[in-house]
Amino acid sequence: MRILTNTTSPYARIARIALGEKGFDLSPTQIVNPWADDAPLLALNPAARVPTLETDGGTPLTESLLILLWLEKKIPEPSLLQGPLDHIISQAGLAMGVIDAMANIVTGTMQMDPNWGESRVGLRRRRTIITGFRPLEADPPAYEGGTPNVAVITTVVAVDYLQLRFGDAPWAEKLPKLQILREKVAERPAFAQTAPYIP
Ligand SMILES: N[C@@H](CCC(=O)N[C@@H](CS)C(=O)NCC(=O)O)C(=O)O
Repeated sequence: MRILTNTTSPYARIARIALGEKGFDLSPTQIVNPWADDAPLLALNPAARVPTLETDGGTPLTESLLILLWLEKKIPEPSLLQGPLDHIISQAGLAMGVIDAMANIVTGTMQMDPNWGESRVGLRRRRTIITGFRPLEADPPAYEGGTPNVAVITTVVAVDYLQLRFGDAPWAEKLPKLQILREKVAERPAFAQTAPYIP
């Protein structure tokens, strides 16, 4: 099995954390540039996006949360769905909404127009980042140690990505409770080994 990723993608990180928490070795990770249409990526995924995982049988799997779902079914323990199901899925949905909004702005400004973040759609995405983080900050995903669930994973990935891409944005609100959550899992190998960085 191998997973194709880059060093910044929050989606790829979610899949990689899920793999790590399920006990997979993260070292066979292959770094690709999805925007350069790297041949190995394009061969597996017509969308040329990360994460893309190739199973031992050669089947390509794509989409971060589908990879997590596949893992959960393949290797039920430790579960990434512990906790009150409706609540954790709702929280993970908030975090994914924020991640999508941040990724949209990054893509818009890097691939289309440096001022895209100030466009009508860009400002809607900014609003989503602010209002999507608020309920998570008010009621952070519960974490008392051990394997984190999907709400914790997606929320911490969102907070780290905010820091990476919008760390100095004047409009970004402080998230002290989510910072505490982030610190609680930061030393777990699956999180530490996938910490995002701009190469
Ligand atoms: N819905 C997908 C989104 C994946 C995605 O958009 N990945 C970005 C990197 S953050 C990418 O590869 N973009 C390249 C492109 O859109 O061409 C998932 O959850 O995996």
